[in-house]
Parts: sequence; structure tokens; C-alpha cells
Amino acid sequence: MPNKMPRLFKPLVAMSIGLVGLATIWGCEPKKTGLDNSANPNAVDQPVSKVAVPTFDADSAYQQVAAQVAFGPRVPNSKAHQLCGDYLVQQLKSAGWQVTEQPFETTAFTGAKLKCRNIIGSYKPEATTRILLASHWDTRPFADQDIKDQDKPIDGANDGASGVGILVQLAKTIQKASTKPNVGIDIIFFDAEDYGDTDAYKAPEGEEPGKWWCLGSKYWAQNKHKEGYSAYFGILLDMVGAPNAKFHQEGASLQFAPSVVEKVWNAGKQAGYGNYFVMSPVDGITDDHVYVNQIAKINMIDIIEYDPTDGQFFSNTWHRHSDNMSNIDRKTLQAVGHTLLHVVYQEQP
Ligand code: AHN
Ligand code: ZN
Repeated sequence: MPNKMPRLFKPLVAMSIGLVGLATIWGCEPKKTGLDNSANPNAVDQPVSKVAVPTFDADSAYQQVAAQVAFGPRVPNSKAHQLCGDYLVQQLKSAGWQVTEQPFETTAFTGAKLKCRNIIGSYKPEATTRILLASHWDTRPFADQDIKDQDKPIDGANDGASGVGILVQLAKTIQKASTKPNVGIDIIFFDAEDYGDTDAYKAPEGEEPGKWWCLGSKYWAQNKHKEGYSAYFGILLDMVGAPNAKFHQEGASLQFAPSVVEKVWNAGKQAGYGNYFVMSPVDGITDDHVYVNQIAKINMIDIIEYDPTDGQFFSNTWHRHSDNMSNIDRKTLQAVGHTLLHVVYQEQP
């Protein structure tokens, strides 16, 4: 059991309490979401508000997940990593988004030097009111939760490719849509989230917890792609493609950005995905959003499949070879992608 324990957010909770008040001043009051088909003939029928939201093509999102997995495991320094990174840059560019590549070198807990890059796509780069959407695009070099071939890398269909696939499809959807969002949007694909230490690693006394995880988001938060960059809120996607996924309200998100959690979960419910967006809190997870909050001071939440009551913590494919394409369900991609569109389209500068 302890070997399945995710790193909990506990050490950070006390530090973050002061930020809760900050998070509320953004005034992210959840607005009614939904659709008005008179404004967009392509919209799904769900007349709740005045905002027209395009449909989300989950089949295309699924293809975007499959395209990444087809490169092979996207482990830093590998050929598949290089080629998949190039592919993601090209996908964002072909959707008309402005792309910034942020190369960096970092060191893993193994001592390996990793050549990495964060990939940033910007919609309406001139807009000052901006939303940040993110997911990690690298995959874990080991299957340390598996019972065999623990030293071999995983496909990372869910843990990596799912969030990225949804965000690529969101960029393409916005490009094709007749109605456009009113705010600027940045999509960041963080590198080197998942090269963290295994249970066999003996941390030296006093080592900062979570030191080896989330290296790309830490780098970006300390070296933003544009001087003075900020966003008024952010949403991280992590493991958002498995069948019947349950997204509880993750503890660090609730600490840092409760109004963003409320906004997103309300949007999910109103868009008809209440089975996925479960309105109950769970423990915090040390994930990329923690560093975006702590270092970059952007109120970012995490949509992550994590259920501490199911005995698995994360799902039963987490850091195992079973995290392959058979672990991806279009319905889950649809729930998350469509909910994100609802959130994005209801925002006003
Ligand atoms: C840890 O368990 C250290 N982090 C959870 C974040 C994570 C790992 N997401 C995907 N893989
Ligand atoms: Zn992982």
C-alpha cells in the first residue's frame, strides 16, 4: 500500500492558507454555463445561458492521444520525446496558435542530465486578460507500480497524453469555431513532470519533498516564456482519459484557488458531466499546479483522477504498462474537453 501513496500536499497546506484569501479576490464567481443554439448552429443542445459553446470532438481528441502514444514513451532524451515534441509544436502552429518553445536542461534523481522543453501555445497573444491551461507531455521512464518490467518506460496514454490530447483538440476547436473566446489563452505542455524518484531512492536528510517531480513547471514558473506574464487563473489536466474517471476536488486546488474549483466543477455539472466532476474534496497532490501557484503566483487547479477511497490512490494503471490506449475512453475526453470549452467561453475580459 505505501508504495502506491502519491505524495500528498500536506507539507504545503499550512503555507498555502494565506493564499486562500488571495484566490478569492479574482472574483471568479461561477456564472451560468450552457448553450444558445441561435448563436452557433454547431453547438450541442443545452440551453442554459447566453454563451455559445462549440462542440468538442472527442474522437479527434482520442486521435491526438493515440498520435502521441504512437511515438513511443516520451521520456526525456529519447527520440520519441524529440519527435513528439516537434509534433505538438506543429499541431499548435497549424491551429494558428503562437508557439514558444522553452528548452532547458535539468538533472534527474538518477544523476542523468535531461534535455527538456516546455511548449507554450498562445491564443490572442496581445490580450492582457488570460487563462492558462496545462498538462505534462513527458512520460514516466519506469513502470515502478507494475509487477513486471518495472525498469521499462510506460506508454503514458492517460498519464501524459490524455491531457495534452484534449488541449491540442481544444486549440483546434477554437480555431474552427465561428464564435471565439473573449479572453486570451495559453496552453503549456510541461516537460519532466514524471521523472520523479522511485521508492528505492534514498533521499538525503533535509531534501525538499517532491524535489524530483514537476521539473518543467518549476522551470517555467521561475522563467516565464514572456516577461511579466500572468494569467488570472489556470487549469491543469492530469490523467483525464480513463474510463469512468472520477475527478474529485483536489486539496491543493481547494487551498489555492477555491473559486476556480467551484467554477470548473459547476461548468462540468451544468454541461452534463456530473458523474465525472464529483463535488467532494480529496487530499492534495503535489503536481505541476502547486508550483504554478507557489512560484508563479497563478491560481491554478488540477483536474486529476484521484480517489483515496478506492485503495488505489490513483487508478490501477498508474505507472504501469497497462496505461496504454486501452485505458483511454472518448467519453472521459469528451467530459473534460467540453467542460473546458464551457469554462473558456464564459469568461469575459
Ligand atoms: C506524485 O505522486 C509524486 N505526483 C503525482 C503527480 C503525478 C505523477 N501525476 C502524474 N504522475
Ligand atoms: Zn505519472
